[in-house]
Amino acid sequence: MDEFIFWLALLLLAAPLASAQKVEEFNYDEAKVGTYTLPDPLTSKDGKAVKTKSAWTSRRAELMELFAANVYGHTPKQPIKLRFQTTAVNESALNGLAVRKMVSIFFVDYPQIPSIDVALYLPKNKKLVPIFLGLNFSGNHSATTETDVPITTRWVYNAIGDVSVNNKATEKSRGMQVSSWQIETVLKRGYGLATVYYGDIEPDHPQGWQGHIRSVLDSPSETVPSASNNWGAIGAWAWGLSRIMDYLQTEPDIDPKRVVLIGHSRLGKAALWAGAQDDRFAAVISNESGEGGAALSRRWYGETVERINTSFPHWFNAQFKTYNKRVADLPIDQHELLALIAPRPLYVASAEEDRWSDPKGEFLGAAHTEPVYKLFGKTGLGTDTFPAVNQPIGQTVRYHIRTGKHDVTAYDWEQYLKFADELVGK
Ligand code: GTR
Repeated sequence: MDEFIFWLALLLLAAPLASAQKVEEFNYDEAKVGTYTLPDPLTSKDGKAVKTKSAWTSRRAELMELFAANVYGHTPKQPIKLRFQTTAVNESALNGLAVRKMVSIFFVDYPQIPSIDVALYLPKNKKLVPIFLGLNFSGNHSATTETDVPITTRWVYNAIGDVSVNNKATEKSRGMQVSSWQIETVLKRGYGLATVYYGDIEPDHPQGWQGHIRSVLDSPSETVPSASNNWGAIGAWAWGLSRIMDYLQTEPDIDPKRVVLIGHSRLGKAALWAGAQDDRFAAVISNESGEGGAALSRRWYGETVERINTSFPHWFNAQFKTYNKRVADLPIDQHELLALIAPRPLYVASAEEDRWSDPKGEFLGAAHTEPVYKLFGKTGLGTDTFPAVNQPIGQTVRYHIRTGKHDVTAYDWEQYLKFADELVGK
């Protein structure tokens, strides 16, 4: 995608919020990170050591509740009636490489809630394929240059330049994220790919919940009142990923046991929370998910809990904001979110120039899942040593830090495809 335009737009959006605060310092000096004590994923709240898989089942439920209560909010559990409608099929998409289906997911009991529109690419003449699923930032049309993919009509960020005007995407944004999706490469390797514009589920601004799913589904047990209900936008995006999974399970040419979830940045946070809650996802990839994603909250480096809650007040629940100035009091840290993916394969990736996401904190998040993978007889990362750039490491849990900036690149996809080949199966 044109990262520059996107970032400028975000900067403009976040600037007034940030300047309303007292000037906050952001640390990029490893020597100043300080010391911290991480909660142990294998010690339950009552202090008992978790030594067996069955003890982990209870501890896992405890952790899930702690993340819901303190970070993302509770995801409503009530079943929701969905209707899947195929709106277009191209039997010869991507110059004959793929079948492309456009499918809309409607909410039968809530006709006022907009549909979630899936762009699904499947390799031609293949049965029961594994598939990658990921939300995109700018509309399905931004992931491809194909002119028969409609430009999203939903709310989008106003960007610098004319890729969007008055919060509507323009034709100029077609294909602007092609390099982040690598659809042809993925298809040629025998995988399908499904992508959805995240704004279909909830537009990314503080009032975005209005008219979307958070305005109609209630949160069951949160006590903190808030106009937008208690789960945040990340919770809504994660919920949406599970609804897309509901649909993917009905597609006869997709192997529902081999759906790999991928997410970048804020959508990496959503992918991790979705993967933690929904074990139908066979594996999860967090690309530079940073604060509130794979990076340890207790490390003072790059983005902070206070900053993320100030710039993006709608992402997390109200309780998370109470930790702005006391991260050490959080009853969890993000390595425990990653551990909720175990024993499934997990990939955490960073970029050298993306210091805002705290690459080392992302690596440590992944490294500290090790005892949980061990409980399942698996090796996770298998090392505590931070690797050199462009040197992927690990086994069931993998990690790399590549050269370059905050983005998803061909290099990243190459590692994810290898990971999927080895751990999910072609
Ligand atoms: C930033 C935010 C990060 C990350 C990023 C993105 O502004 O501070 O946590 O989510 O946006 O989504 O690209």
